[in-house]
Amino acid sequence: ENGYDLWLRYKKIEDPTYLNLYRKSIAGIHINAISPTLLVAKKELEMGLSGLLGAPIKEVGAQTDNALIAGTPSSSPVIKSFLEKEKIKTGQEGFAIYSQTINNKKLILIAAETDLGVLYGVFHFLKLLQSHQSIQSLSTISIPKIQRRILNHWDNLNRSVERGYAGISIWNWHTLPDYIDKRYIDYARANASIGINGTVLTNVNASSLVLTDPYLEKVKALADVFRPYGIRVYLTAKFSAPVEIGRLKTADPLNPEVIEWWKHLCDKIYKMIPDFGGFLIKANSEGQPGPQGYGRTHADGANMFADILAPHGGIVMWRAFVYDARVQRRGEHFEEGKKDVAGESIASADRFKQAYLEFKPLDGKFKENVLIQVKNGPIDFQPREPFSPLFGAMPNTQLMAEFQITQEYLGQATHLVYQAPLYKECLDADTYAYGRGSTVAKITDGSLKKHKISAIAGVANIGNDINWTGHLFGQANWYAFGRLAWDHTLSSETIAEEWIRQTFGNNPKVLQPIQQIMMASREAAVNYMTPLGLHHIMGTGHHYGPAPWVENAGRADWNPVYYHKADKKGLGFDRTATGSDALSQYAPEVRKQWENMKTCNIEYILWFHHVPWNYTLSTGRSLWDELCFRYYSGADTVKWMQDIWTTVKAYIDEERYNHVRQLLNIQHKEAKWWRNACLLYFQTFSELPIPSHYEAPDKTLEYYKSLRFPHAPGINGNL
Ligand code: BDP
Repeated sequence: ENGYDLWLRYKKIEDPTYLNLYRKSIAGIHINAISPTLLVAKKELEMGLSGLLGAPIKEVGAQTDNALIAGTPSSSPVIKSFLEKEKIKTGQEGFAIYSQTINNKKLILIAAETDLGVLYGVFHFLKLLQSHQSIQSLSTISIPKIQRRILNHWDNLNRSVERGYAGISIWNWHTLPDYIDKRYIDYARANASIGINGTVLTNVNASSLVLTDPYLEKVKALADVFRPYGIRVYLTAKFSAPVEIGRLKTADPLNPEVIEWWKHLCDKIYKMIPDFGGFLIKANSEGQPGPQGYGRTHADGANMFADILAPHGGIVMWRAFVYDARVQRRGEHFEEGKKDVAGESIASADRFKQAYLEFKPLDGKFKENVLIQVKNGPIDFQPREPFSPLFGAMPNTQLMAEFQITQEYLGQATHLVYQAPLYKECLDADTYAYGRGSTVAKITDGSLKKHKISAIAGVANIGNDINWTGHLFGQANWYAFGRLAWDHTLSSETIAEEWIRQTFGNNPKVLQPIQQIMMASREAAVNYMTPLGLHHIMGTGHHYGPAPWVENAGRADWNPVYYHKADKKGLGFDRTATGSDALSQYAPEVRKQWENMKTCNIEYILWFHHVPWNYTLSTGRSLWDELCFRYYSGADTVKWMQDIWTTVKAYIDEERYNHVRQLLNIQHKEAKWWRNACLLYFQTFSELPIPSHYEAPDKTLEYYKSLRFPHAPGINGNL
């Protein structure tokens, strides 16, 4: 097995008890496929059941004993009367799966008010079989908590993928629109199976070219493929497109010609793609053009698009990942008395604070169909970040959380890091913004502030590698994102279990060890890369491997030394009132806990404090000893993961076993590299010994500093 089939393998059920039970309970299927979506639902059910039950599944009449009936009130009278009788409401996308006895016939019903709900129900039902669940007395209703569940592809038109580690882009722009790769369909199936209903096809560092006619034809071809699966297409809009491809002199969002240009473009798009989702926009960030270039605000820019998209039902996802406007000039970041461009004292400048400073004043100024897309943490998808303070700061604005599925900072495609615990940590975090229980999840799903539109985004880890994600376990992160977008109350363990059962089978000798590996993996990565709240200490540009020593990057806040602030006294960034005071951006309850070194969670301590080397932490160890302990235990956990992995050898296929085994070897090597390089470097400040019971680093700091990676993957345009 090469992993191409993802979690939709549909292999014949090996356990004879389950196989017989399922065969007896499903005599055949009955779906009146009156729409493209019901047709793909039927096909999936046929393919799934035929595979799982080991024989072609029959089509039967709705009055057959043990029939499986799937449909909507308009496609099936049985479903219609069932939903009416039980007064079940499934909404736009939900479904109900029930065992029923009607006219003395035992039936399984997959019922929904919409065709898409039926498709989601079909995938859910197949999962029950794939994971050996009982289908005897079913009564499940499932409705997504977030409306727009979206993948963001950072894919360029030349097929390179920014921060992509799984080959090149699956979008073959060259052969589109005429050639429909089977991958596009399998991509849609996979996403629909986990409830993802939107995809932004292009990189946030956008090219205007995608908005030209030939490319829109290609986009339309993809939208046509995805439509039956309930997946809407979105694009990134480059703010300067009116100048670049429209030959206008300006892209000022208040200029009538500019507005007219975008309006004309959108009319055209909606003629071709009536369910086009809208635009994702990165503006005035990392060199991208934006409204500030014309003296306008983010709200002016976003609202221009919003007004144009509103009549079509489209939305604007405007990113809050900004840190340009108040940039401190290099070397000036902590000099007393200086002011930065926005007039903020340099001493208090901190990249952590910038998104909040730019966006909070605009709260309430955005149109209803604008969502501000906020990265989970304040800096940039680090192995561990506290939640972004923006989540609690904009009550009158629809916010959506953005997670990174691709492992830019988590070992890229060579490390096994299961990210559900990372996503959950943010989603479950309490902002206290509107009283206790104001979690990021409730802000994102819109339930707390009763916003009309809700959305969530994950930066995809998908490429054209045979197994889609480079590392087979990258698939689990794609899966987990989709499942949490559907229902953020699911636990990481549950999601891991679902994925393992579908991906590797139901043998407890496989399930338990793999689940243990997955559940330990994220904390291990934090420990061997950035323990105790260290952040942004990776190599410049490619972000591969450790480089805490870097101090010569083009901007102060691109340098690791800016973030860890190691000196003879200690380590960490003081973000309390005596430092940058970023903590003041949080609600008092959060701030109070984190501003005190004693009560601050040890996981975040170096995010908020400059901690003396000999300071005793809550574990009873000094900072230096704890740092050594975490770095070593992180690398040791990978060793343990390797050992556990060997125990599944007898129970899974050789191909996937060896794939993961080899990658775990690389991960262990790299974990030790991170550990050794970081400890040797920080030791030059602490001047304390690495406790002698640990294996001493086998290379010098100079050696680690001398490593170069000119061809590391994932940098914009380097493929
Ligand atoms: C950073 C990436 C960069 C992205 C940027 C973004 O290094 O490639 O363009 O985020 O999110 O993590 O816009």
